[in-house]
Amino acid sequence: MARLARRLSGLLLLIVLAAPVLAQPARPTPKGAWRGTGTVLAILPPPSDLHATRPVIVLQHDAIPGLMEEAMAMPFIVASPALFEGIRPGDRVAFGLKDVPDALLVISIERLPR
Ligand SMILES: [Cu+2]
Repeated sequence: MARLARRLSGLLLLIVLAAPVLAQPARPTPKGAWRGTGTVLAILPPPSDLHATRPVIVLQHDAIPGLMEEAMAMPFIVASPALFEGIRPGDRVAFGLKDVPDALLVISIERLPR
């Protein structure tokens, strides 16, 4: 019985020590990928003045930790015009970015509550 108690206390200690590690986000952002938030300024399906063949979104984005430490307005190429569905200029959005060989690509867009 004492042996079991010792074992259990050892297990408890392990759980306490592991807690900070377990508290980390379940899905760390992979290398070459970022998450950002911002406001949609313009949605430009192709062809547009900014790109002949690819969809573009212009965002007033907040700081993107690890990528752009300052907020700014700028265009991004979007992986698919399907991502524009339900998104309008003026919307607050969260978005996913991925570094691909020819662009910094928006790969997801979710509308945020105002
Ligand atoms: Cu930027």
